[in-house]
Amino acid sequence: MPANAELSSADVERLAAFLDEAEREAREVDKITDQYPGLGHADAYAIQRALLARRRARGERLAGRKMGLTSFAKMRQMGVDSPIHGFLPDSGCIPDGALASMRGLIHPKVEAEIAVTTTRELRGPGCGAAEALAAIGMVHAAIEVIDSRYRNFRFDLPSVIADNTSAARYVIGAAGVPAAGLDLRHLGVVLEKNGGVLATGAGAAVLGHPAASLAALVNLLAEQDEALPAGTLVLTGGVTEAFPVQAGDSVRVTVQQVGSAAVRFG
Ligand code: OOG
Ligand code: MG
Repeated sequence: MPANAELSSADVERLAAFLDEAEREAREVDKITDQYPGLGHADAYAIQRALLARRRARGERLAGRKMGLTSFAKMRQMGVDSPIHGFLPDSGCIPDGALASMRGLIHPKVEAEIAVTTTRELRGPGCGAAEALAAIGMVHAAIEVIDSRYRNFRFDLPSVIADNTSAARYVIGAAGVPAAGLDLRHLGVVLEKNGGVLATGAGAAVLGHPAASLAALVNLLAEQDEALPAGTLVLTGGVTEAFPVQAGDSVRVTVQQVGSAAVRFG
């Protein structure tokens, strides 16, 4: 298949079903660019949208959006070089402090993230960080549990976009703080597992400023002619690299001046 070839809608549906079933059966599969080496980003996002449509047809709801690969630590870890976005289904939400079941997960990893909610609609292209920052209402500490459906957690950019950017579960810290008065760029972030520090970072790790990540999301959504509605929850992307977890692990993310989010795996 030539580069940037457009997939037929039947192929988009078939690949979405392939990834959806892998997720539901917690089974790792070959990355889809093994079947379609020329898969372009537009086709990959079409598959991701078809995945969302399948989940909605089952009664799941869109609970928010996420950015991924927004920090150099993450780009280096995964060997890819540009930010991507995905969706957060309500079924992935784990209450702060609750137990997350390992059932349904393949090879989960945790990420320390800064989550924000928006107070007004944002629409690209051309959304800048200052405009995005002005639209941030609350800020929360967050944990994203990513779980690639691909064998050995290895993929390329089109494959991971189609796989909804490895989205699996997420924990939003119960206490949030209004963005006004916070310096998001300089907030310290600490990721702990079983009481020991795994990694530390700052808001600036996320594309220089978490608001820049929000703006990038808005501009990427504009490519598919979508706006980001007021009241959207957004995970701005892992501050540090991601770390594997297993049953019995407890994870906590603390964001300076904001609060923490915690989860146990069982
Ligand atoms: C892709 C998703 C990355 C983040 O915060 O950078 C991501 C992956 O690494 O599997 O969610
Ligand atoms: Mg993430």
